[in-house]
Amino acid sequence: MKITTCIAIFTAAFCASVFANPLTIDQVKFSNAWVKKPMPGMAMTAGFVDIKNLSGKDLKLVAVRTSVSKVAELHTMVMVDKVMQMRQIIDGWVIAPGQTLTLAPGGNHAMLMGIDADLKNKADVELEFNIEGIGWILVPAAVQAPNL
Ligand SMILES: [Cu+2]
Repeated sequence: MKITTCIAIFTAAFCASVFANPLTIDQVKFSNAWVKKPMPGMAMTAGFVDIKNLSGKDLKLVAVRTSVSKVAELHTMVMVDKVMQMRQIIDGWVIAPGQTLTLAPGGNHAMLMGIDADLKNKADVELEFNIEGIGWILVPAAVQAPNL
């Protein structure tokens, strides 16, 4: 128990110190970030990205946030009685060294709820992803209609 507490404190301190240092993005590559242009009248939409682990150890995506929605959650899709449902991912996703975590339509996604009314008029926004032990990383994302 004592060891766990120490690690928790260390991680928090580490996160805080790295927060102001965007160079830590060297351990992770973010690509293809985009946010689905919200349908008229909709209060929610989703964000997508590919996250590649460039480090030599497991990384864990633990949270997402953005200034353009009140709530942002990590979601996945599961099949329940032949119906696709969304589930919030509480514990995050582990990304093994060299592996890419894909957030894409129909699968894992960043759920954005309580979105700003003017999001549909924006060309791009910023998503922030929290990698455990690294902290928040700001990722520019294009706002675009999905390819149907
Ligand atoms: Cu969702």
